[in-house]
Amino acid sequence: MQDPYKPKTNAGHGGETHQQAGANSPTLTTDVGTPIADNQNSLTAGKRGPTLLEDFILRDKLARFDRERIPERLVHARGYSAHGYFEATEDLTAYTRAVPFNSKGKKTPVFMRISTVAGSKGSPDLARDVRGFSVKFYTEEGNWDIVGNNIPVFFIQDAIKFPDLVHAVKPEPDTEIPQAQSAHDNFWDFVSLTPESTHMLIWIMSDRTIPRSLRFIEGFGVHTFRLVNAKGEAQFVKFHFKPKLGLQSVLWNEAVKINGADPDFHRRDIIETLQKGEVIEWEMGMQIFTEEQAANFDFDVLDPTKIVPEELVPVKIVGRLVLDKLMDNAFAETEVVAFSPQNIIPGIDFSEDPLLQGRTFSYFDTQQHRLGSANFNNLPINAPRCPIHNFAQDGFIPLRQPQGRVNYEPNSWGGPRENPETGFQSASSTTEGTKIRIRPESFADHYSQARLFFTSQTPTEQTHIVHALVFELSKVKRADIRERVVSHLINVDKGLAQKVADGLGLEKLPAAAKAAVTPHDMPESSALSIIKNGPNSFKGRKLGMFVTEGSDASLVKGLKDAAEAAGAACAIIAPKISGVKLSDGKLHPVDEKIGGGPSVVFDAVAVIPSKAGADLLKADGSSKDFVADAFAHCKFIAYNDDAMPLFKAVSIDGDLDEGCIKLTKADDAKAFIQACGKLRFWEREPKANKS
Ligand code: HDD
Repeated sequence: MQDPYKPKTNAGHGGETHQQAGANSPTLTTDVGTPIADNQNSLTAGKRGPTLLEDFILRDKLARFDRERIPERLVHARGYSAHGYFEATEDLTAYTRAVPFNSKGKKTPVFMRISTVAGSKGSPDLARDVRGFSVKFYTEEGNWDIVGNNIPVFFIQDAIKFPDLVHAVKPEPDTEIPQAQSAHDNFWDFVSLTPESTHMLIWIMSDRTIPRSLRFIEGFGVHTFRLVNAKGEAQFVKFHFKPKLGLQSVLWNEAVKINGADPDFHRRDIIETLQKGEVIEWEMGMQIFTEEQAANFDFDVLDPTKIVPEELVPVKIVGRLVLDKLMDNAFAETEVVAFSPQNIIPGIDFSEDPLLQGRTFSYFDTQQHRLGSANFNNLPINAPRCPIHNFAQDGFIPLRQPQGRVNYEPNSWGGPRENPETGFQSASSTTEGTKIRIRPESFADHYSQARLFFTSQTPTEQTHIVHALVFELSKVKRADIRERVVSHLINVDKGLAQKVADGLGLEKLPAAAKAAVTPHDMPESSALSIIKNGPNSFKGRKLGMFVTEGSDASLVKGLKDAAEAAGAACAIIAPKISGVKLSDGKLHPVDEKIGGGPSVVFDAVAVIPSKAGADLLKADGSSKDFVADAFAHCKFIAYNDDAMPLFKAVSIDGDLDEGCIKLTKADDAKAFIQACGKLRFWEREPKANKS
């Protein structure tokens, strides 16, 4: 018999090489543990004869492979995850008996998955889309899941409309296009016939849906929930997560280009951050308010298309959500993790929000279908980290096997019993009424909060919303659908509607859509703007340094030191990946070849070629794009005199502004990195992007 640790001698006669097993490599086996002698050749009748049915090694391998895929999630198929913990910074026992909040400093392990909604598992990261924001808290009293989004409102008010919404946004069923895009007739047809979606539409047309990094997004539980304390007293609550490093998004033109340059841009960013030993952090906050307060608001807190403005009920910061560990296996963790709004723990309860009520059914149902059995909660990533005692049994792949003869309750043998003291108690709320299918009148104002969102944006952000609407609607073939959308925008903001109408080439504004409730103005809320909630520091961001053979080594070092001192990362982009010889005569490592690392994947850039290098590259398309895009995307640009031929080649040499900072000595780098804390030089935008 052949020794499996020795190089194979009979791998075949095709001259193929065969990697040798190391001395410590375990022997390859089948799933039932049979050692495998040959993993290269099927068993055949004679050297050139047919394959034999008895080849269980071949059959085992192919059959397992054939079944590797499970149905992808119907929505939120593309996601990325990490492990971490929640740490309470407040004792909230006065409000809730939920164990993660029962003492200051209490830590609860979490697993988190962030996703896009519409695209399939292989779609690009920078699709314009809502980001799912799911957190599983493994508490001592069971798993608690917050299955939220990076946008605090939703398209629809009632779960009965969810299949229609998802059908409309997903690829059209006859042609199966477009992928990961709301820019098509079906989506805009549905939402323009569903006025309750107007508020969410303005959010998704903002830069919130093209985040720079998943580290720089907010998270929201969306619905109103209840907190219940040990005395059974309940209050309403909205959950918030605010990114430690501030909010940041990219421009649409960047998103389009990032999708081509690096479709894994967001997941790569998570991997690079955690691999460096840094953590990803949000502050967790709560808006806590009583039912009496809610009754006085001019909107209904049970309506998921409404926010509770932070000016009305401030967000109380209650802890830190920290991600500090990458997953080990994408399938076993990201793919089979099963989040569900029905997973709540004592101290948390649902509200009567009709969307939330429907969700409490849909996720468990979906997961039984996707994961093949009700036993999915026994998979390691889903299994609670507290004892489980019940009489559920059997089913497909029963990973948890109860011992003993008792499998019913009550019984005379002992075993687990219900406990009215410590067990989950629903918050008491009085409900009565006639069975009825009707939307309450208090849900009827579809425009006031959309207006609030739009008017709370900076002019830069408002312009981006206009451009996004014009882009999306220009992909819609039917003119009546385009006009119907504009008729709703009139109720949001006439100026917005007019600009979109102009962008679409409408000769005149259509009549405003009939509003069930006349929209009213609300006080602006600065919490709703990305730009007003940016970081003012370059921490966690990335500088791209464009260098050539002979570039000034002291400038490169000065920039690198200044960026790293500010907590930012640096990448060198040069003509050859194997290294670049700088003015110090030394070969320096290169992170990206020019073309492979376009400026769109960086937050700021330095263009510091040597004179000879710039002369050589001034006609190179990728080098020109690097510079022209950085300028058009309002990035801070550091440069030296030798960069001028490149600037001239893209006709920006006469337009250099305060966002373009000349480096004459290594020390200037600090001032540049300080300026980069603003992230973008937005003042340039009207000039650089006339459209
Ligand atoms: Fe949902 C997945 C968030 C409404 C039905 N949803 C899913 C995920 C997130 C959300 C983040 C991915 C979880 C993960 O990472 O695995 N969904 C939301 C939010 C909503 C919302 C914030 C509105 C406030 N969803 C919603 C409704 C229904 C669903 C109204 C159905 C009645 N959602 C599902 C689903 C998914 C899902 C079909 C797909 C796969 C899965 O659940 O496990 O059941």
